[in-house]
Amino acid sequence: MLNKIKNKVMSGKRLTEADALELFKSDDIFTLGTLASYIAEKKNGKKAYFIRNRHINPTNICVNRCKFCAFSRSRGQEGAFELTIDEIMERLRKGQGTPPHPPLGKGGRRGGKTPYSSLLTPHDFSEVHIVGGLHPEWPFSHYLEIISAIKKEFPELHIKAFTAVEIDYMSKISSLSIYDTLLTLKKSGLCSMPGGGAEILSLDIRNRLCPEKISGERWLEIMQTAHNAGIRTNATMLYGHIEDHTHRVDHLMKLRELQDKTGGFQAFIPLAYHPKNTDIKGSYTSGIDDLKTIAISRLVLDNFDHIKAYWIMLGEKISQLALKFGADDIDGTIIEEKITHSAGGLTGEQLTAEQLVHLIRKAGKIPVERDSFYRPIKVYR
Ligand code: V47
Ligand code: SF4
Repeated sequence: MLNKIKNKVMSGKRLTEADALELFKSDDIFTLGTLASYIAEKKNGKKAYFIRNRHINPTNICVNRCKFCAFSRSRGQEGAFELTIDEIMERLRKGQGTPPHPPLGKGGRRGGKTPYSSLLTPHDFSEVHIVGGLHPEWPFSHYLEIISAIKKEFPELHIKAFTAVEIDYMSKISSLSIYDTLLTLKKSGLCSMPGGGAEILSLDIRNRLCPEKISGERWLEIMQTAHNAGIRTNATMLYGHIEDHTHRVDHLMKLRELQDKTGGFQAFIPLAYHPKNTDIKGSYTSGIDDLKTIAISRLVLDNFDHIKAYWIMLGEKISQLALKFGADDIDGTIIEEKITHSAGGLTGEQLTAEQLVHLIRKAGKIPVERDSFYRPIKVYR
């Protein structure tokens, strides 16, 4: 049944919207996996990437309150938090969080009785990933101070920060254009941007999911401006809630079109919806849907170099399987994660580099520790 599409993939032809829909309708996940793996290997060989990174959420106070988001709070609401710059720096200096497994013993890199948290220093990660709510009172200068403080103390650390939604908000509160907002952040030390806030780009679903959020068109415009300003970004898609396959395909087509223009996206990350404590409720995604979505993304986004299977949302085992379904990246050590865990995340909050290497190796791939631009730091042969 998938023969026509298979021939197209094998001969390097671009898939159409109709092809992508047919792939979503198909139950033949083995053919999907084989085709997606073929493309992934053409692009990245047997390599599968991970990064030593650390997430920081400066605040969960947010004026948007998207219906799928269990992380955000209103000001004064129970569970609302805002980190001071000192608290952010403290996290970067020491690391936080509980280890998923005891520290490695003799012969391992981390051993003895030293508490795990005191061993996590910025030298243990090369990238900090910063995403937060739209705080009703923080001025633009506060975001700049966060970035500058990190850059000053840890000049080597790559700062991947702020979604297009946060950039739009900063541009409003600073009365600067999007371009100037981005350039000002870049001058303070911003190196690249995460792919969040894309959700589902089409209007009808977006209006039901997150009516206060910037439109899909605006999200794309901000990403285009970031790419023009020399800032590389990722792209995401939140799937498994109220959307159907046509919305997912429309989303992928829009990303592919922008990537044709700018080439500024590094990785695409399908984000599996988590339903707990959200306003729209619903259920967790299935493993089959997760794998199909990864594979179809790999096949449709022919101009993206990397497809990331975000282990925090997919779980360790499905993200490992995803490496056989077109993904070539599983994200990183993370250390502290709040967005998924507020919505019923089922994984731990961190994995060690050793655990990530093991996971990749058992999928028959070559683990490559990367930097934020996918340059290899260490290849684990
Ligand atoms: O934009 C919010 C999503 C995103 C839920 O670029 C939810 O490398 C599932 O963008 N269930 C933020 N997802 C996270 C993000 C990200 C994560 C990891 C790596 C990168 C990258 C980017 O989290 C939000 C939203 O789409 N989200 N609530 C939920 N209930
Ligand atoms: Fe705010 Fe982002 Fe959560 Fe929406 S997804 S409520 S913008 S933190």
